[in-house]
Amino acid sequence: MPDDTALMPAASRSVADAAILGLTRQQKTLPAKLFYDEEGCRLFRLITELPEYYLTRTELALLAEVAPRVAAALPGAAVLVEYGASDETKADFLLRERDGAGGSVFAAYVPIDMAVAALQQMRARLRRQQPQLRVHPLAADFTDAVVLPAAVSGLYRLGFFPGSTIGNLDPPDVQGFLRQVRDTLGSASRFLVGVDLRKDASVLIPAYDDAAGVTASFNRNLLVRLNREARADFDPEGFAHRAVWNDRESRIEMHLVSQRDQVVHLAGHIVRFVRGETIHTENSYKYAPERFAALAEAAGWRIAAMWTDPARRFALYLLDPAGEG
Ligand code: AVI
Repeated sequence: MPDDTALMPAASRSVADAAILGLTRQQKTLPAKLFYDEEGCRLFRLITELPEYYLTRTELALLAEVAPRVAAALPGAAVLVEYGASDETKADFLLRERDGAGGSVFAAYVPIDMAVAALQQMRARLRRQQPQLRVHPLAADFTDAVVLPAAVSGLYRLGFFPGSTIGNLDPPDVQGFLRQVRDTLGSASRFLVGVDLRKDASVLIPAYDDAAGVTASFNRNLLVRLNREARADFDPEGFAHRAVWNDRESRIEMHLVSQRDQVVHLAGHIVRFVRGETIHTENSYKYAPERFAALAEAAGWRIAAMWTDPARRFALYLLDPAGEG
């Protein structure tokens, strides 16, 4: 069958190209960033509310405690630069901080995300709720190098990367990303990062394989998306959701397991599955504190502070540029 990606609109073509690349590897893979179409974002919001998914509520409780301390330690008027910001729920803990005279600590907010519509809605909301705040959305993949708007150049910079999204990058990419953020933010900056910590598999597995099956739907939605956008004919029910703990790599892996021998068509390509074969769809790394510190330090940061919840499930790290006093 001929490859028909050339006939597709550019956005669908890049989805199809990424899928073909992953599905022709020996261990079939799909890129985790394909999770976040409209339905994927809706399912992810539901995941964050699940009883088993401790990450979001633990981080929110930590942020309520930590935000006043982080804001109070900033040396002057600041801009908050959030990486992967599709809504302002977490940033709000920082944006609402006031200085001793009752003024806002943050004069400006730069949310960086690929979801253009979400960025526009956020700007409109913040305009109503915090009219004094200058909002400069940047529509970009947060892992790409970005140039901050000239309008915020005189402000001290606080980078913010919540949610343990850093755990979805492979460690060499984490180091590259941290180095790039260091370069973007410069020396008059700090970086606040949410990191899920290494813990017992008995806590981790249910967080990624919940009783209500929401994570399973989130995982299978990848196939639904490929059917719609990449001319594929997956039977989503022909694949089971599986979450496994890879102790050596210190990561949760999500897979889709073929329930039978089957053939799938995708943009003119034929992909064969044998029963039990998996598509590896996501890694979610869980860091021991010393491992995360080593990565941050190798990327030009120094650990200024680390806060965790009483059960030591999740951490917020405050990073300072290394060698900057
Ligand atoms: C977005 N990211 C931090 C989530 C995580 O926990 O790795 C994505 C996710 N995948 C399954 N459940 C949640």
